[in-house]
Amino acid sequence: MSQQNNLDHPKLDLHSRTGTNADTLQRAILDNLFYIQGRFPDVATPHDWYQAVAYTVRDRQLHRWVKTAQTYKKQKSRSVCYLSAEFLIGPMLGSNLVNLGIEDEVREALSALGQDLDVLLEQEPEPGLGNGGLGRLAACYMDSLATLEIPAIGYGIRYEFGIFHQRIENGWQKEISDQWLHLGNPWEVPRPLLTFRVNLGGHTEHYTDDHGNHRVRWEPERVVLGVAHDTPIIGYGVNNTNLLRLWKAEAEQSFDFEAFNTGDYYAAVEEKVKSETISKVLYPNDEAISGKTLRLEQQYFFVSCSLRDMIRIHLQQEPDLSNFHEKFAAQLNDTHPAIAVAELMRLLVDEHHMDWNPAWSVASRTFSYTNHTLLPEALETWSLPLLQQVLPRHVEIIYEINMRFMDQVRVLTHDVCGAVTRLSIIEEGEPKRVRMANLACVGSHAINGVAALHTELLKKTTLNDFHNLWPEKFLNVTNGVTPRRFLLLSNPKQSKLISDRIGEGWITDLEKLRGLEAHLDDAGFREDWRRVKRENKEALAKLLKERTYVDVDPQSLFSVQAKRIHEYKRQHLHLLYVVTLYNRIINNPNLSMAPRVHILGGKAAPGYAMAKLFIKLAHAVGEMVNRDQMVGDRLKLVFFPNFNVKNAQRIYPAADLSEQISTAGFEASGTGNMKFSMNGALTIGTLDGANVEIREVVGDENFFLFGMTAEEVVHLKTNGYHPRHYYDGNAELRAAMDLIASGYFSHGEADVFKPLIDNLLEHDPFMVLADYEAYCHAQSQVDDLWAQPDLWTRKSILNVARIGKFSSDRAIREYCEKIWKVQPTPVD
Ligand code: NBY
Repeated sequence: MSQQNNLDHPKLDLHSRTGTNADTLQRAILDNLFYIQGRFPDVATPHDWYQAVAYTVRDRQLHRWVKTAQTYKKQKSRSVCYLSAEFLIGPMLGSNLVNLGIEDEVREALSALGQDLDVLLEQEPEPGLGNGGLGRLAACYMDSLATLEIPAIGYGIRYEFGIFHQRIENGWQKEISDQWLHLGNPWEVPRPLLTFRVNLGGHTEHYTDDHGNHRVRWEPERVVLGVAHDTPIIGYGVNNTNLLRLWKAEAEQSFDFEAFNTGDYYAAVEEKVKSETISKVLYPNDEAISGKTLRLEQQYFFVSCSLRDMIRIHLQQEPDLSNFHEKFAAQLNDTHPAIAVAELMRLLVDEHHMDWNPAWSVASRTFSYTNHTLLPEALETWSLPLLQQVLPRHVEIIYEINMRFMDQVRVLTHDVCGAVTRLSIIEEGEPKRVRMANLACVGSHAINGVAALHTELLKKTTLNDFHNLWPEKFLNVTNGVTPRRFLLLSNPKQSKLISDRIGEGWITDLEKLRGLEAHLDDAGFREDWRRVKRENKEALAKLLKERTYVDVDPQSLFSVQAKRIHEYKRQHLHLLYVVTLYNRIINNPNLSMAPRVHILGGKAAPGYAMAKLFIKLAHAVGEMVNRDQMVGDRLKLVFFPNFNVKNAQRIYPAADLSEQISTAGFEASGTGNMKFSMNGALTIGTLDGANVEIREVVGDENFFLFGMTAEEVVHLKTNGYHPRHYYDGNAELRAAMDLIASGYFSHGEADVFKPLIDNLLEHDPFMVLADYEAYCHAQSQVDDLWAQPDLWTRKSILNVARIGKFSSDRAIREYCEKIWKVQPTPVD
């Protein structure tokens, strides 16, 4: 790490040279309060103070940023460009302080000013520019890229409205628009001079130029501007500061002056409004959205700006684009940016007049593609007429790519069992559709899944034909998460306990956590470990009380499921278990059991009725259980509203048990599973996604496994699955479902949960009933272990000690070595 230097008082000296000692910081904060906000301490609100601190921190990042840009330029390093429609970065102040290593100094400076850093941290609105795992993964990877000193740019969209804010009304989810930019965003630097014109609609014209070359001109119907907005991403303990460059859509001219002058004011403003719509709002679905023109425009908009920005940077250094792929590795985060394959071809061939073959060689050596889902119905496709209407030139290019690809395929596969039709980028039908995953596979030199099981299943099922064609393109990179945000920042007490024992090396080398195993037999250490967890649970209990008015006992076992709400993630299995426990207490009021607090959190896509019904059921059951005198403190069920990065950071450290209970074969990886485990929770889970690998490293004796394997799921489905058979065969399951169906939890209105119960009995697509008994059994094993607190603590410590593999640093190293072929470029 280049943070080391050999002066006598390295920290002091470094801080005084870089303006990060408490006195300098205090002056800078006051200056920013005054000169940026026009405020003085007597009248400043906490938000004013937050902004003053944020600007102060940003100023310190900017020094490193400029230095970084100079270094990368001088060294002509190869850069990673991470193309992603989502970056769920979460609040920045806390993580920037941690990564800059100035949290203590800022805290001290603020306290001299009579301010409490923790209060100011609460002021920051969350940049919710993502839906869930996929967007958060992109943010973790940006943190690791900077920390590993890899030149990288994250390219995406600067949504004016991020993921909606979830409010609960009468147990139902209500979506409130997210106005995160309302009070300004101190972290971004707008770059109005860095603007690209993006064409949309219209038609193409083919012509022959003066030298007899066939050329194509795209005559667009309209043009929007993409304006760069940069957020510096600083690595931990290094000077490297990378760039998150998000594009904002603006109108070419704010007013159509002609229309304005002729008096048609509304027509004059219309164009402006229409253009700006493109970056207005994040689609709140975590599954493919087809048929929405605006969504396609968003994808093309950010991809076109990003590729042209890369070309601009390239041409500052190189005479032409023939070696573009040597300077950039572009990662497609799922298929959302896959139109990039056609766009880069258009830019190289139409605008930079390269021949098709060399252009194709550059493009396919530039791109690689990460797949995040196996569900064939979740794979993105665009109807050809829609694509034709928005991107007429790209349709021609996609046809050209496909024609050449099909020629190759016919030779290579001899069309075994109709492989040619399945491989085609164009899906036949009325209308025809463009398969974005196929386009991404054809245009990339590497294709990866996000966990070992997921990659194996991709090869065998969803992308089987591509795997048969190009086995060498396929590889696995198991996901990882950043330990800086999800341990160091969010769980300071556990972090300190760890560092006191094994030093701070784990922060950038998470495998070092293994050093904790040597302290396992130290009773004092285990006692401290329990105390930290209890304090974290007390803090969460207090927050739960504020947010939900429910009292929970921090001595209880905290069992948590926090993630997007989805049938495949099976929040309903979890709820059936809670109802089962409730029935057990009702039937046996003196039952002695491990006291449990079950906590659920997560957003449902606004149009996903079943997911919204899960949220309602959680509230309905919670309402009955939590106030039932007979139950007392033995059982509580709480729904934590508005699960987002900020709230997640307060939830993970307080969990005893992590619920990772998806139907095997459906969760590509999961990353919450890693965050819980890193914070000392034990997992109850299926053999799905990264659970498999988590169990492998922490040891099967430290993991509560249950349920069918992915193979068994497929087997049962093909041989005829009859959910009613399980209902008939298990009295506790029947009692739980009957109680819900009776209207007991819905004030006698039996209809409310009928769709949920009917669906389980008639279809149960995710085999909840088949796994119910095994799940209850595993939960009993949880109870048994909970009765032995010291043994529980040992297993908790072992989970943390062995979780090193799931650092995003390891994942990024694998991408660098196996896919991107990039090296670190340290900045002095
Ligand atoms: O990506 C998630 C996977 O479900 C999870 O298993 C994995 O750990 C994580 C990171 O690899 N996928 C996910 O979060 N997907 C989305 O959020 C998403 C968002 C938008 C769209 C599709 C999926 N879309 O089509 O618009």
